[in-house]
Amino acid sequence: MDNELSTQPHGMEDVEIQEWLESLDSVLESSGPEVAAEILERLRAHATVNGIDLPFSANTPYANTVPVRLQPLFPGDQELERRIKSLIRWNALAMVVRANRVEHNIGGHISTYASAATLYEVGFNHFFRARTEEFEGDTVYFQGHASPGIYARAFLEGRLSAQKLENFRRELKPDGGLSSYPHPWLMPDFWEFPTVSMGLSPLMAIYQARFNRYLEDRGMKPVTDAKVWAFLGDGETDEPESLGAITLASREKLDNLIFVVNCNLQRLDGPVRGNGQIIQELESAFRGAGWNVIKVLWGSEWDPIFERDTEGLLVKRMGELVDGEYQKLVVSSGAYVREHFFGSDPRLLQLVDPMSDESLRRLRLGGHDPRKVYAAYKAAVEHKGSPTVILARTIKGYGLGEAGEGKNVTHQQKKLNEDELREFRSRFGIPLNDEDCIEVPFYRPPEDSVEIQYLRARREALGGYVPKRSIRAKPLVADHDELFKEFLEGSESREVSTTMAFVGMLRKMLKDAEIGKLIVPIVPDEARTFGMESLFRTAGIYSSVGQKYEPVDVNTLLYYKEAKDGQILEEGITEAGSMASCIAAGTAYATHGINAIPFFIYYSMFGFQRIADFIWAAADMRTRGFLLGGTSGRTTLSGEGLQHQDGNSQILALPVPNIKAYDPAFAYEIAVIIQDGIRRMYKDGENVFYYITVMNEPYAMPSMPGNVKDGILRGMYLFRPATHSKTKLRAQLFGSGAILNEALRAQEILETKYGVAADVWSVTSYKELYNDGNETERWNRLHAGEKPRVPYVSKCLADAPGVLVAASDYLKTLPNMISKWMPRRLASLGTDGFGRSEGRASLRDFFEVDSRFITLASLHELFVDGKIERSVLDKAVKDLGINTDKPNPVTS
Ligand SMILES: Cc1ncc(C[n+]2csc(CCOP(=O)(O)OP(=O)(O)O)c2C)c(N)n1
Ligand SMILES: [Mg+2]
Repeated sequence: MDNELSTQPHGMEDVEIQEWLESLDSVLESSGPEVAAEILERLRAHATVNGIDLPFSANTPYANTVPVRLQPLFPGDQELERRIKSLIRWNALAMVVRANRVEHNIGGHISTYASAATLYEVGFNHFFRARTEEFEGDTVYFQGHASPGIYARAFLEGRLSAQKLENFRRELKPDGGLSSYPHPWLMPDFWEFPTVSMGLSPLMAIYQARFNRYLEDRGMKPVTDAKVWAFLGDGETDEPESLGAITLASREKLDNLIFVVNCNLQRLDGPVRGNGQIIQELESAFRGAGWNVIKVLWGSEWDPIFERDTEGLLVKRMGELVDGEYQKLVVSSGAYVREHFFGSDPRLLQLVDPMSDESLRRLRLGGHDPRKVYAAYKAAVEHKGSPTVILARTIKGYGLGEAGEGKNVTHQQKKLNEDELREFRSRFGIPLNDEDCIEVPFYRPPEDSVEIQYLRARREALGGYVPKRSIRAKPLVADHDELFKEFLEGSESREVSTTMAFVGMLRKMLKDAEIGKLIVPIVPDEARTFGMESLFRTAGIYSSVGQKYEPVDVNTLLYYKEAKDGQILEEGITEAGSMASCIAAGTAYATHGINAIPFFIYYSMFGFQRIADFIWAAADMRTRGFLLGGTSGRTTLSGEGLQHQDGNSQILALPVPNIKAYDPAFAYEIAVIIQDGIRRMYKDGENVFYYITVMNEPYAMPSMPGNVKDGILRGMYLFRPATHSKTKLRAQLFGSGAILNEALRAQEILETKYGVAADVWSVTSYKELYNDGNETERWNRLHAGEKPRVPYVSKCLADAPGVLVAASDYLKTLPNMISKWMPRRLASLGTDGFGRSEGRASLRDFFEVDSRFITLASLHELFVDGKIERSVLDKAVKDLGINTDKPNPVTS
């Protein structure tokens, strides 16, 4: 830290240092600060070359970054804005207190907004521009726990009724309520971005800002000065996602991005850095990463003290305190501040000698002073060439007094006693008498009051209300039958994997007249794995600076082509970042009125397993588009072993309500799913998105056997019926993904070797079948008097004879989920357990999902049913070469 300005360098004469300073001063005077800076930079380089170990610090002193002399005039009516803010404070508090009076423990947060009110109000009154017909608008990520304040403002704006506020956290009330936090799923006309899972919104905001540039560079939207604002907590910055992508933002020179970190020095349990300084820590991280850092630490009341301090003692002292001490100071009396803060040096005491204890207590922090906040925001929006982070010092629970201001318990504070309510009322000048105020009523001044008129006028000047979510993209019109037609034909004898088939479709989609431009291929450094490198040249890899070098493979057909209008987002090794791009693209229909269609393809094991919370947020945001889990299937991906082989993701997709999860086996299935997906999402405007696993095992792709589109989409269809259906021994085999081929091989073995006639079903989506079965059951339960409905699975299998055996490359629980709607017992084969580095055949033997095990399971079921003799079973075990003592893959 920079507190050692006055320390005398070892062994150096005063006069010598004076000479150096004087010559710098003279350069400053004669040639200006740029030349002086250049000289210092050259000196630094010279010193390093000569072995001088210069200490590195990315910190500036513990002071405001915008000096008083550069502070702009505050353009608003400060007193009026304070009154409006006070009303919002009151209503935000009232929402939480009232909600918890009605239902104990319903929760809610007072202290987060209390600390951030000025940060938001300056934004609302002077900076956040709404989305209009003419202008795309600024994008604001609100800190999730500050939601009561955002609702309270919308109440004053006349956008939310008192009834809605009354039902905060009681969304199921007949007249509706308000969701606890920002959730577009629950309040689709209001919230745009879910922010409450900490760390997601900073990362999403970075990729949103980058995606905005991508759209501009590709000529899909006009170049504007729209900003992305992300408000976060200081505690939130501990989440790795919060800071994990900050170098992308500076590398991409995202000066359309502004982070505002509400540095109240506290998180839920206590101080963020009791023994350190979170602000200085964040400053050095962001500055080190190339961001423009603006610190807003001290309010205007401090300015005259700083001015009196010609020796820099105050800044030095401020840099000495750890946050735990600061937290104590803000809740202490003026006398305590005098003794413990200024009392460390008689010269400091002298500085505040003319001031009363009361005025010392009232020294405001920067984040509570609109003038300082305005200055910082203005500097941020005007800054060019890099993203900006504003580190604003505030007090958690500001204004709550004894009820929690600056206290460690404040985050959870939801109740105030009568005295505390009265005090809060008086402090913020709410026009309620002693009696009324303890009822904590919502208070909105009359429509023609100066407060409401001012607030409305400010928003009008900024284009309308924020936050507000609306869908501005027009639905697509084409049916795309032509586009997908060729994929319904088979590949003849040519062996391709479903991944290759998908890439073929992507290539064709990119050329389509309607959707070609809208496609956004996203890949985290895995394009070659998926055979997508051919797209590098044709579609180009997006780079905001084009390609400054001649690629090493320029002479090859498929060279690595980066271009300013490149279409592919090659994100590097970041599934989280890629998902954030996917979210930005998949919500562009709302944020930009553009039907961008993301296809995010990644190593399937690093999807749901690694970034499930982002996928959850995507679902909440009504993201559209396709996630493709590449190289999936525990036994289909050979060689890679335990970490890569995915037998999980189809299970992990289950909890996300609006994601459709498919495990297709053939190219035509994928074509049907994607074509229908585009229709549902971009023509019919359904709020679903898709997860499709694609595999890397090559085999001949059959053509679509008749019109099975409906079955593909609903989750299962009969792919290949048995040839001798009159046979006594019957079986129904269910296969998905590449494992369908094992079921087809088992069908042959069963028929030729054991006289069992088996039908083979392709199960494209257990999740669809599961949802359908549950919904049918539910409907029947709620409509007992009516003709019962029949689950799709039951309908399919109504006349299907014989034993039932399912096999997939995922956990056994997947088929088991739907077994209750089957006519008989189901034997399930799956890949529970850790993967192994091995070849495909050995893996399928190890996990017991190959054609031999499907055959054995079928025969065993027939044996249990008394349809075949034990001797047939024993012989089969031998003939199939099955080791009955083999280890259990689940436990080995
Ligand atoms: C990923 C995640 N983990 C934990 C929580 C629970 N949580 C909610 S608020 C909070 C503390 C927030 O502190 P800070 O970020 O400093 O925000 P402040 O309220 O102080 O502005 C925690 C731990 C969460 N919402 N998300
Ligand atoms: Mg905090």
